[in-house]
Amino acid sequence: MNSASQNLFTALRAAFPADLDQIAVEATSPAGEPLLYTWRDLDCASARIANLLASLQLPEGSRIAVQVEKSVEAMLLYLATLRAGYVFLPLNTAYQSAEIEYFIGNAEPAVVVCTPGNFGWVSKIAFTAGTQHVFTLGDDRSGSLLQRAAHFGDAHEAAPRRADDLAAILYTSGTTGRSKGAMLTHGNLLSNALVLKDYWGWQPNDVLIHALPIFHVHGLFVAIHGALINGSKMIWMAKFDPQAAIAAMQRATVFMGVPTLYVRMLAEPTLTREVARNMRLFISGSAPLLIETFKEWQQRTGHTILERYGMSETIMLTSNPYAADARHGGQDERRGATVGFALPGVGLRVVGDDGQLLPTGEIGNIQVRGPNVFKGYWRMPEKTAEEFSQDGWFKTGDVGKVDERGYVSIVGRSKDLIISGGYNVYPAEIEGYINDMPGVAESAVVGVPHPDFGEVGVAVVIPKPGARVDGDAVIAQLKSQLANFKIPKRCFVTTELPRNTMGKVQKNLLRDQHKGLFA
Ligand code: MLC
Ligand code: AMP
Repeated sequence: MNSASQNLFTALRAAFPADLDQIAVEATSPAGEPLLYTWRDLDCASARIANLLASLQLPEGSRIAVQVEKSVEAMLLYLATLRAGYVFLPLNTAYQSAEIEYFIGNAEPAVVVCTPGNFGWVSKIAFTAGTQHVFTLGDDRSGSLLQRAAHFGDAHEAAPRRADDLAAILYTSGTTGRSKGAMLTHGNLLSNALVLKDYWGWQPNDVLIHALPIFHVHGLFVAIHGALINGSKMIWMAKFDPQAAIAAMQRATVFMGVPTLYVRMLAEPTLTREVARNMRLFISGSAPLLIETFKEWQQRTGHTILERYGMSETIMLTSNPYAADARHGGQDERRGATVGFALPGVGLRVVGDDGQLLPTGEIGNIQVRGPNVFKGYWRMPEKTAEEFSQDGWFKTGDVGKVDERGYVSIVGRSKDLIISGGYNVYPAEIEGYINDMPGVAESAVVGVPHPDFGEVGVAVVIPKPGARVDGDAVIAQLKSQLANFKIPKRCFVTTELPRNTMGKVQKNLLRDQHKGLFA
């Protein structure tokens, strides 16, 4: 391959159908009007934005930080960033000013794109951090980005990039300290997209229901790359609505969701075998899929959900088989409560706390390696080094086992992490905010089971001697500081936290105590 062909955009563009006037994306405007985009529209509009970015003469490797509502234009901005050879940095729309200030301060993006409504506070943060260009993009095609891009031509030769060059930075929180930016390369993203194209049996005539947010691995990479690299159409939903997703199944073949989406669709009486008849594949990931959900889906629709496992640092790692996997004797089925096999090219091993390889079937720490594994954390060489074993395997922080057939099961996490509706919430971050509140001596945040989100946070707060702390006030204050999905759903004020003889808070006891709260 020459260097130009390793730009991920070039590979995606090469998979567009020959007839560029076919529909590539069916979307709906915020006002409810149908919006159709042809493959030519995707090509020309991403070229205009890429030309705009190129005209800014940004230094090589510049980050383009984006916090906008989901829209097809937001996807085009992603494609344009790849095409122009810059580094895409997506930010969850739920993040508030303190969170955005940290990301922008840490990543030092050359360009920031935000919603027209947030321009005031976001641009202030960006200009203070040295960002030179702040554009706006609304979900109704409003804003300065498209206005400026309209003056540019609709052809753009993708910037040559090596497989090792950065394509995106995804921030993931840490168990201690601040968020870390996982650096993903063109090679990481392309290799994973090609493996999944094959493994999930994608066909050009597939139609994907895209109902996930596009600021994380699942919606941004797995879903968008999956459709584009197969020249497959997307039915684009700006927000997940279970009834609309079910109705779309009659015109679609592939659906990807976090478990909460499946739980919400199962609650709809319109979900039937008949409505799902045209579908080829339902994929779940980002959080554990309960075996009850897996079975209920099978009964209601006749389809077996394919569960897979991944992370921001590695994109996809394992998957249940679409078709029988010849590497395993060709007799595999999609098994509930497992995340399937290590994907082709991915090495996966289970080690004890001492780093020794464990025998088949034993529970331990999951480590991985492969062309999909990220390049490291942005400007954090020590953290990067800590997260790799001496012989170069990435420590996922997930705890699991591999059976004799090769099926991987995740049974827990060594990282103190709550996964709520597919979003990661790090208790240490929330505890830090609570501990800074007046009158608070200390706090602990734990995850408890929740019927809709799978797991949600619950806070336990200890006031300083003589101080009065109100649980609802703690929650109200957190809501003014942090993304909404991180807010604990309940807050208890009590006199002490359970500790072991070493003085460490026994979070397992707190989890046990509160596990029935939302049952
Ligand atoms: C929303 N809320 C949540 C929440 N989402 N609470 C806990 N966990 C969540 N995930 C709360 C809000 O705080 C708000 O509370 C109320 O629900 C309504 O907010 P909303 O925004 O209207 O919610 P809704 O649209 O219903 O969103 C739920 C959801 C969304 C499940 C559709 O969370 C979602 O899209 N999740 C998908 C996340 C995802 O794509 N993960 C992939 C990560 S990649 P209040 O109190 O303010 O009213 C990854 C790697 C891999 O993990 O392997 O894929
Ligand atoms: P993120 O850092 O947001 O990419 O989240 C990655 C984490 O999500 C992984 O380390 C796992 O803990 C979790 N995860 C992803 N897919 C699954 C799955 N199918 N089952 C259980 N956990 C999962």
